[in-house]
This record gives sequence, C-alpha cells and structure tokens, in this order.
Amino acid sequence: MKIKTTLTAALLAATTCAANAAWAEEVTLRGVSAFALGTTFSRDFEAFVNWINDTGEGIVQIDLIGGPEAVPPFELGNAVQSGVVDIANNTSAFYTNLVPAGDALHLAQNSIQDQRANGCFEVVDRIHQDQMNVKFLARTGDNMPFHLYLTKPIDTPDLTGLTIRTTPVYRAMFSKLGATLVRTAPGEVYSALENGSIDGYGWPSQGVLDLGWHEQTKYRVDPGFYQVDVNFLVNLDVWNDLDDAQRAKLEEGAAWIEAQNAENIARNEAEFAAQADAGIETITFDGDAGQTWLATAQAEGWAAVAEVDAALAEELKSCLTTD
Ligand code: 173
Repeated sequence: MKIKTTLTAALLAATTCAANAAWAEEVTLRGVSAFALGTTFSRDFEAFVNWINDTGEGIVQIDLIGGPEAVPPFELGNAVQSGVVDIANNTSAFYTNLVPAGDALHLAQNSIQDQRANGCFEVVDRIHQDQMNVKFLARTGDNMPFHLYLTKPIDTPDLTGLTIRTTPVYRAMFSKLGATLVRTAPGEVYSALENGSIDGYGWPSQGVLDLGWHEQTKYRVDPGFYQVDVNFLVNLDVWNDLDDAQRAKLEEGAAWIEAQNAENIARNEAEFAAQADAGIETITFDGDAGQTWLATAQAEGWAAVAEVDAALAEELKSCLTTD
C-alpha cells in the first residue's frame, strides 16, 4: 500500500492545521488478478479498478499489477492473506487451502444482492476474515453456470474412462460420475488438450474462446450447473487501516460492479453463439439424464462442503439456496 499526501492538502495542513491534524491522504492498493488481464474473468475487476481510479482520486487508487504472470493463481490467496497483494480478483476454488468451505459459494442459487439482504454475505465475509485475513469486498459471476467441455462425445452422464481437467468446483460431481481428474490452472488447459492428456475440462459458460480452447474443443455439455464466484478480496490489515471514506469508495465500487452481474444472462447467449460459430456442438441431457446431471451436482457439491464443516454447510445452504 502506498500513501500519497496531495500537495494542496499538505500545504493546507502546514499553514492552517496543527501538527497532528488529519489531511486527505490518497492510498494506492496493489491489485492482482487470478485470471489473465483482458480475459473474461478479469473484465469486471478491470472495470472496477478503472471506476475506482476515475472516481476515487485523492481517496483511493488501485495499481493493477497483473494476472497469473505476477502471482500464480493458486498462490494468490496466500499473497493477499499475507499482504504481498492488497486486493485480489480470485475465485474460491483457487483458495480452498485457506477457506475450504468456500466451495459453498459456487453452489449459490441466489444473487449477491440477495445474500447481502438475507445476512449470508456476513457469514461469507466472516469466514474470509477469520480464515484468510481478507475482507470479502465483492462477488462477480452471478448468472454464469459451469459446464463440461469435451473433445469426444458422450451420450449419458457417465464420465467413466474420461480424464477431465478440474478445479475444486467440479471435483465432487465429476468424480461421482466416474471421471479421472487432473487439477490445473487455466493457463495449462490448452496444452493439456493439445497433447491429449485430458479429454475435456470444466469451465464456465463464458471465456472458452479467450485462450483459444475452442480450437481443441468439440462439445459443450448442457445443462450448466452451479454459479461462478469471482471475488474481490482485500487484505484485512490494509482494510482496517483505511479511513471511512476509502472504505466507502471501495464499497460503492463493489455495489456498482455487482449490479452488472445481471448482464451475464445476455453475455451467456452471446458466448454460446460464438462457441457454435467456432464449431462447438452441444450435448444436452434432458429427462432422467438431465435430472441425474443436476441432482449429482447439487448433492455431491453440498456433501463436500459438509465434510469440511457440517454446521457451516447447513448455515450456508439455508441462505444460498432457494429450495
Ligand atoms: O475452472 C476453473 O478454473 C474454475 O474453477 C473457475 C472458477 C471461476 C471462474 C472461472 C474458472
């Protein structure tokens, strides 16, 4: 974190105020994204950074240092926990080492606005503060499901014999359905597809074309399941050192970006059209197969969270799900 006292404020302070008077201090936070800058899951964070830098002059600024080349995605949680990074754009699946029950976030069936209204946000924020030393500032990704993408067709929800790239998001579901799993960061997916070491991968509805994966992808399996969480996390010591105006500015920016989660419905449509144009065919499970697909996703997802902490899983389920 960098603190800059503006020249006018300093002069004013020197001429009119006592030595211990407070004056406007602009703070600059160092930001890093778990996703490559310019790609789908950094887009909202970059928009937020620009908004803060445009409207927060003299209050708070963010210096966006970079993406996975700056800090490897699975290490970004530790970096923001320790304060090497002040603010991170990260998904809970990349920091399950720190907040294991964070796996519940992608099981949410309601919006972050609902979660702020029903008290769930406070539970999520509390576990992030207690377990990871970060303030949970904002959640992006609502209205975006995850899918399985494949290089070869399947006709039932049986993944036996397939090697699938995962993160903790899909692990419980895909392993129950028989897949062999390999965990990789997004940056390793293309070469794993190219060299045939995987037969497919889990990924959200958006972003498949960002890193060229469409060149190696033949099928998307529908329906999608779960809901993306890509979160803005602020080191808690840094957060506590900010003044009210600085925290209010960041929270205003959080509300501004969260309101844009509604746009993902239209963006999903555009992405599916682009995938189809790129030659990706859709395999749709309906009837019993669709029911198996979605019921397995929910049951296995919650069972995995309950294994971490049964009471917390119940608490989160009651405020994240609608059934
Ligand atoms: O598949 C992934 O890497 C993953 O878990 C994820 C989560 C949120 C957004 C994009 C990808």
